[in-house]
Amino acid sequence: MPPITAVKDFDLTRRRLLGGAALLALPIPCLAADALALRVTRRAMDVAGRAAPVLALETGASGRGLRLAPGARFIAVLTNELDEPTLIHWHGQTPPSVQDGVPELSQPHLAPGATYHYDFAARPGTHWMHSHVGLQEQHLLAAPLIVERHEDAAADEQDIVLFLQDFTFRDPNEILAELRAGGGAHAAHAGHGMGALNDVEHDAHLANQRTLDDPDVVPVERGGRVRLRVINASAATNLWLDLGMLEGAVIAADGNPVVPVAGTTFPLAIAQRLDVRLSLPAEPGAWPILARREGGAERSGIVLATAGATVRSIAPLGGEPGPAVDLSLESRLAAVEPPPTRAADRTVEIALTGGGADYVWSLNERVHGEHEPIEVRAGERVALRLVNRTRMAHPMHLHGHHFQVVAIGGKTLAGAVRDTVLVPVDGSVTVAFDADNPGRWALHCHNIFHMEGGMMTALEYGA
Ligand SMILES: [Cu+2]
Repeated sequence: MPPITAVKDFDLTRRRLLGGAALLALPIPCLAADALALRVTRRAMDVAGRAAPVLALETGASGRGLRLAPGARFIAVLTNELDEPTLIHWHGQTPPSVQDGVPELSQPHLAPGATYHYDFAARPGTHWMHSHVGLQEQHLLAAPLIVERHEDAAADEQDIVLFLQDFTFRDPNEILAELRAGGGAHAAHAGHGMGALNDVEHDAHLANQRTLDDPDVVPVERGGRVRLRVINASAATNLWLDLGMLEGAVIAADGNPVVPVAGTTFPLAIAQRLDVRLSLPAEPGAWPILARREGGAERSGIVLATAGATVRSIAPLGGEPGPAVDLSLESRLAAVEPPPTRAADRTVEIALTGGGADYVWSLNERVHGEHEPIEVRAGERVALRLVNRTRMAHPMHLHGHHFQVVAIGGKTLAGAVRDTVLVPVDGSVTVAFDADNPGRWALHCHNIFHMEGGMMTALEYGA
């Protein structure tokens, strides 16, 4: 079995990793042979000069996030060091249902002091892992989970992870209570033609857990090639990726290769990932890579800099507020490895509903807990038609499967294969997947306040 390597920190590039051969040989702290030791714990960090107690998923030596070698299995022992229950979902992975990390649906909560073992074939690509319990993800209980492909290792390019999060000093449960009482940004921003954006205000936006006034500066080489793995790990913020002076091409969506789409700005809904290939100029320099909040001036980012380049500071607030994140990119994406062409055996329509003054969100008018599981049969090609009847866009995530985007509104396409798709206001999106992973799977909005507000159902089928 190929070795599993834990990166020291998720902002380490592969080149830096390879540069330190000793790192590759690091023994993984383990209870079982080959097992990664993952710990859910608390830690103190500094956000914009202020101490912030947050949750953390520690993965080994000294770092956050995982990078698995091509062909590796995901073998881990997860320990809960908190004084409250937790559970981690491996977003983008397609493990057996009982290892998927959704409380009660796949496995019980992980009690304080308890451990769970995980062992499944790792799906290649840019993925992540996060708590699926309450609003713990808003307390930063999330980290990158990168699984390399054999061809990545052969490519002569620097591999850089850009992990984007929103942050609040407040107790997110208080924010949810306010939203339920009819207050907050949800009410304040409603009523525009495009619907409401950003119903939660954050104190900071983070890139690799730093604010833009003290950014992660990543050393790069002049004229080098970069594979930028961008992960929108925000709890409630859709983003625009802005490459600034650089031109790039999207080459993967949610870890799955797509036919390259060139550009300088790309929309990235909550929980989605984009791999972007960059060719750096031959001259020395420093190039900020920014993530802008939709409809706002807030931004985060990292800086790619050649040796000795001057890195100018960038204000965390600035620039023209961008438009709503939309399907302009989605409609142009095409899978490189699409599933075999096949008519759907079953079409299931799901209406995205709710979002009134009580902040109750639902699917087919039913909140999670009162939902009727979607019934399919193993082996079927299933089309899910997601129709938005609310005044906000929703990034919808299906667990245990990757689907292909096959229609946007009435327009059919052979779009990206992915696991999260944005369903815009007044819009509908149809995705298709093969029911090839029996079990009990969540389908939900990945805005965690909407999910906690009830916007979750389940897909269940036996072998
Ligand atoms: Cu939503």
